[in-house]
Amino acid sequence: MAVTIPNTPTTTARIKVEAVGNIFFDISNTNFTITAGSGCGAPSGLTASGISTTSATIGWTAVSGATSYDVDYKASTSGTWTNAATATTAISVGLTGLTQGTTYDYRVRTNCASGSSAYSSAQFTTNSTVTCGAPTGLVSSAITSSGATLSWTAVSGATTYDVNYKAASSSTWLNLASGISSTSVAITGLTANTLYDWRVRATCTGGSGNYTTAQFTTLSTTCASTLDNTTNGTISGAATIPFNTNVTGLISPSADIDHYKFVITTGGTATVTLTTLPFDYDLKVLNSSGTQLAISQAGSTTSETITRTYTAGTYYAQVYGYNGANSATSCYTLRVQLGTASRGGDLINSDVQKIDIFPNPVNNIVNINLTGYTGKSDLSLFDVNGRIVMNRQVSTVNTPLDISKLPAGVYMLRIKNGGKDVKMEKIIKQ
Ligand SMILES: [Ca+2]
Ligand SMILES: [Ca+2]
Repeated sequence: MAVTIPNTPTTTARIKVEAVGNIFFDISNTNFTITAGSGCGAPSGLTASGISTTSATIGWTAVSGATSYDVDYKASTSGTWTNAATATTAISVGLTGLTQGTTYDYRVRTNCASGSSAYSSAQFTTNSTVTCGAPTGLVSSAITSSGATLSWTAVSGATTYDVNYKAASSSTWLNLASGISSTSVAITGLTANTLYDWRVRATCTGGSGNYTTAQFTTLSTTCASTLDNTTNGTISGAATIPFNTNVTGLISPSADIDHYKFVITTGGTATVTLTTLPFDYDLKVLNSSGTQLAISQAGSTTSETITRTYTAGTYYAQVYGYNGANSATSCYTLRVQLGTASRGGDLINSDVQKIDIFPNPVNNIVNINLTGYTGKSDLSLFDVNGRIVMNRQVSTVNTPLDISKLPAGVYMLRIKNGGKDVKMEKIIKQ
């Protein structure tokens, strides 16, 4: 009969022969040697690669002395192994026909001349075809002249996000962050006063979803509007400015002269004001060929105002520093306010003396412009009961009168010049 010797190396092995249930036995009286057998090791280095939604490849490290391998697999929730390969001499097996988004167990054992090893086992999960939704709730916050914080609402099932950005004028997206798990990211190093696009997409186990795009504009590092451009030193480079809108600009350096174009389509009155002056700046109105039509040159930081009647045509407002006045940080405010057409009834005494009161009705500031008058003027405002609610003595011919604190209603404005009444006007405060 054949006897299988255990794989236990020794130089003092002996054989004992004994009958079953019998107390008599015999032992050989000569030692013999058992040398180490080759054994049959279980496979190691199990890997699952090339995982798709329905397939994967199982691999393992070759075992010394192996003649072949057996491979089984099953869904981890199943109790039944499916045979993938029996006695294969390869060290990898492809699995197909799998279910997407499912965790599988697999096991491999070694077959040797002496028999089979124990199984080694591991797991893998197939990919899911479920892709991410597009992010929502995009917010650009903490915007500065050079950066911002970008955030969005978490996408269900998302593991990571990719964020791109670009200047809106560019067609090339730049990578800001990829594979981040956070739902916000800071962006820095941007150009001031520039419109930027940014987009974010989510990545889930099944792949990436669609991008969602948003925009923001970095803050300006200067108080000056873009209308105070690099070419407005002459009328030919002047930008056209909107009416009834504050336009900010800088006189810097000292030789800086700014021009702004405005086009009157229907003749009538308009007032150009120059306010928030850091130093003594002056104001001119030029015609389409650059010839001066009017000038306002009050002293110090007093605001400048030019009110006149315009025929339809192109005009320019010119702003400049008196005697080299300039500021690189503090902006002036220019405004072209359209009035109404000149009314003959406004004219007092002669064609050259004229009083313009506008706007009327008024919310906050009523402008009182005395053309052709000299010296001090007294402005008195009466309520409907005839009580004086405001009184000003002014030395300039153009006066902005702030009545924003007065209650709404009807008032009478009396203007005296040189001690004589020159105008009574009903003012409606809104
Ligand atoms: Ca300028
Ligand atoms: Ca001035």
